[in-house]
Amino acid sequence: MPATIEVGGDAATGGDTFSDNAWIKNEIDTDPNLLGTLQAGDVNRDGSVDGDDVTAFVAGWLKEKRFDGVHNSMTAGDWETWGWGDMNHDGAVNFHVLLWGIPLSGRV
Ligand SMILES: [Ca+2]
Ligand SMILES: [Ca+2]
Repeated sequence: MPATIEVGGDAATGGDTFSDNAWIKNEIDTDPNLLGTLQAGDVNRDGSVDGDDVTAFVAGWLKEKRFDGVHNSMTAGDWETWGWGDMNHDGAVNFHVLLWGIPLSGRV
């Protein structure tokens, strides 16, 4: 599951989506706190789901990673937006049930 995070390109890898996915997988696999698994709800990526994740989620509330074009705009999730509380990787931190990472409905 950790390797399935969709990303929209990141400056750390020059904006290449496929490199970002490999980079994220490596981060999760090599982080001594994560031991290869990033749990749903682990916003701060410390290996546990607790009050610190709630704090990070609240701090990231309503943040968006938005890309504006001439005709359209879109949001995209990545490693950074996960750290804001974007558990479904759509690039926006909005309504979400944080405790178990289970969305109730709609866009989370
Ligand atoms: Ca955590
Ligand atoms: Ca989201």
